Amino acid sequence: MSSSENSAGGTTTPRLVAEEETSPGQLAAFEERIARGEKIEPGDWMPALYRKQLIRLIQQHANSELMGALPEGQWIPYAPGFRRKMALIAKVQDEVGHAQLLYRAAETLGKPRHEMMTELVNGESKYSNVFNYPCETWADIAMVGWLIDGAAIVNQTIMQTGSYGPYSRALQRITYEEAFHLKQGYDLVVTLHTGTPAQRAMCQEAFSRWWWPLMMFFGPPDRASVHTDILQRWALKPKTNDEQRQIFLRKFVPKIQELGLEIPDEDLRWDEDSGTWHFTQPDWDEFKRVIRGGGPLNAERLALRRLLYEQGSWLRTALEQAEQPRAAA
Ligand code: FAQ
Repeated sequence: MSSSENSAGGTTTPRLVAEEETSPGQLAAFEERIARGEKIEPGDWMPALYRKQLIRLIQQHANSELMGALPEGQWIPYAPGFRRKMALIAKVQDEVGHAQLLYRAAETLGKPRHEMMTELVNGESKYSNVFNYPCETWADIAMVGWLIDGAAIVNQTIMQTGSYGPYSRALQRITYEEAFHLKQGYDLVVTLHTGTPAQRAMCQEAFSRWWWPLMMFFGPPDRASVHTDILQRWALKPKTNDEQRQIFLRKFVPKIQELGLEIPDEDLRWDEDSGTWHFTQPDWDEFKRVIRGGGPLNAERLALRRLLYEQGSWLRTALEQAEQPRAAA
């Protein structure tokens, strides 16, 4: 199967080839299982394209959790006070744990972890656009905790109803933990927003910067999405990018307005007729640049991840050697 780059900055989905079936009716039986709401498990027959799409999806998600630990991790030494520091350390540990769970889920599909890590540190596989923007102040950490975790929860609550068992179960666990991250993020936002005038201004400034990357978090508009059709056919992405974005807006705009934060989109309004939020589209050219490696911090973040990976090589070697059968004395 071949793939090529498309205008959304992604790769075109290869055509489903029926000759992958090893016995007649295998694809139909597989699709009937999905229609009945059954989960597909690692040893089950699955079309090669289902496997390929899942690896892409889970690998990018795992990469995002691992890369997402970096901006918050770098703020640990500067967290204001002991309790905030402890909460942030625990959150960063959770994010790395989420990456472990997800890489494990991807491994069940036959892709070794070292291959996924090599692709990540070489810039050959994607991770979420949002982790290529700077966290300039402590208020950025509040925004990541409240709004990025909030967006991730919206996405994962939907994706956990998907058809692949190991991914679905990993997401249930991850979403449970992220619900707590959201609470600590909200607490930070409220503390800053109700604090001194300087804290309030810092909070608004960070919010305004995060708004547009957040609007890109759920991927390109449906008309430009590459993979939605095939992912929906096999119940891997139960709601489209635009549907997910609307769910996020429905949930969060009232909370943002209640707090009194100013949303930097003059055209944002609730449209009674369509029952949706009308908003200004973010700069999709910027999105394409960022996910192709040209964002403000892609190079810096990947260099740090590469360094950490190299520094951990002695431990991987030690673990591999411990697993080798001991030579007869
Ligand atoms: N960033 O055809 P579609 C988190 C790419 S976890 C970068 O619409 P699809 C936790 C897409 O891969 C955050 N690239 O794609 C946390 C494709 O490129 P490709 C991550 C993006 O897959 C919180 C191309 O654009 N979550 O935050 C993005 O049908 C706080 C065309 O797009 C997941 O990964 C993007 N935002 O739908 C950690 C959840 N959007 O592969 C620390 C699982 C799209 O052809 C702190 N993934 N692209 O080269 C999904 O739900 C889906 O992949 C979507 C995109 C909805 C993100």
